[in-house]
Amino acid sequence: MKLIGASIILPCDIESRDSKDFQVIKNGGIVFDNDRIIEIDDFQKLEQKYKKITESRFYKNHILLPALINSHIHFEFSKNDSSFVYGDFGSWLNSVMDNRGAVLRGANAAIKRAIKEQLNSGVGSVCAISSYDLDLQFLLDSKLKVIFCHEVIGALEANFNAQKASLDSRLKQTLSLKNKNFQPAIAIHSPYSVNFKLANYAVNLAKKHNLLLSAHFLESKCEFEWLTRQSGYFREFFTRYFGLQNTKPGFSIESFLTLFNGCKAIFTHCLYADNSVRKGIYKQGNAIISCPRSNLLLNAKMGENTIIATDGKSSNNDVNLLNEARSALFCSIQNFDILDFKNSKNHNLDSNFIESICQNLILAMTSRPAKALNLNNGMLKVGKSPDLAIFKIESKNDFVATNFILNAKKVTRLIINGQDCL
Ligand code: MCF
Ligand code: FE
Repeated sequence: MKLIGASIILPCDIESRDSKDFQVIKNGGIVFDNDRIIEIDDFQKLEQKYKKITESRFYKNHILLPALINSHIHFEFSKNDSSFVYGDFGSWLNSVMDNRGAVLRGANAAIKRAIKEQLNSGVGSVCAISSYDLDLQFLLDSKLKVIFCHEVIGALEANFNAQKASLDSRLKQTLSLKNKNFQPAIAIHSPYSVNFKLANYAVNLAKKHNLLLSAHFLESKCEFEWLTRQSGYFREFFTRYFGLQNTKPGFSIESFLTLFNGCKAIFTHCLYADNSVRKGIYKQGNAIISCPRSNLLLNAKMGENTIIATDGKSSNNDVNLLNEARSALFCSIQNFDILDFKNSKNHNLDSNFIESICQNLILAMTSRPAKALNLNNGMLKVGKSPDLAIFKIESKNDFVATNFILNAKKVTRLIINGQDCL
């Protein structure tokens, strides 16, 4: 059993989409073993109560919070720096189709660096989208808590048998590796890139083994036009890359969403999801993940940021979740300015408003993704898994969340399942 304290503890003990009950504990402490958090209270009180423990340490001028969760990342694309083009989703996807072979080849060192980047930025859990399982062994060897999503992709029904066999064998391997730190899952790439038969097979497999599902959904205008009007960029895409004339999408927006009824799923991007689609997702008990920088680079939109993740280096300059949060903060401030101007409202941007954005961003990397991914962490609460991150950050004023988002660069100590990870 250990007792660790800090000048500031952020328990993130709220699941709601509202940050108004965001709690800050000053001079707090947390008692835990390798399985669970046992007690949270004033550090001195806990020090009196727990005298015979293996470690008792207080971190002055530090912030302690749940280890962060990166809920959507493609490690296999970690070698990318300048192979893909940005600004227009279609141009990006063409550049991925044309250059991904070279980016995926010899990426081992880059994958290892991306894993280190997670740990150094205080990330303890990841939901990894894996196209070819090239990142599997590195993730198994790492100290990260991993949800490993085998990506399913295939627009042509004619290839069903081969794709089914491939998914079956990939999953057979990882199901046998399931443990406290590793869970297999399935990523259905997107409604434009899978046929109904394959997607339906994958969903049933997820149901059978009780696995999380992930999907890119309504990311771009191109995708929206394709699913709603069978027109635009994707018509040409299927001719160009698959030699198909007059292809039709395998799904409408509604039929894709219906596939996930009764499943635990996360939908990434959703930039072109209107209120009724969003409501549909939340009604299923599922969640929307935003990747702010990826969304901006490929679609000039940021998304709703209830939960944030980095996406891969395929559409980002790094996979550092703290940098992601800072970008989201600055973009939210810019949006406030635009909204304010449009509405001709007179209220000014103030420190409380910035603080509430930052509180929301902290919850977007902790309790909310934990709930979305069914992980027993992301909150400092009795019974939760002891996954903690400690950062050296002085908070001279009361805007603790702002101070965290602006200044958190490298974690001082990262604990996963009660064990040190750096
Ligand atoms: O999330 C971003 C943008 N949307 C779609 N796909 C990807 C992203 N980053 C990497 N990808 C991968 C995806 O997993 O790119 C390929 C897939 O393997 C695109 S489809 C050939
Ligand atoms: Fe992605």
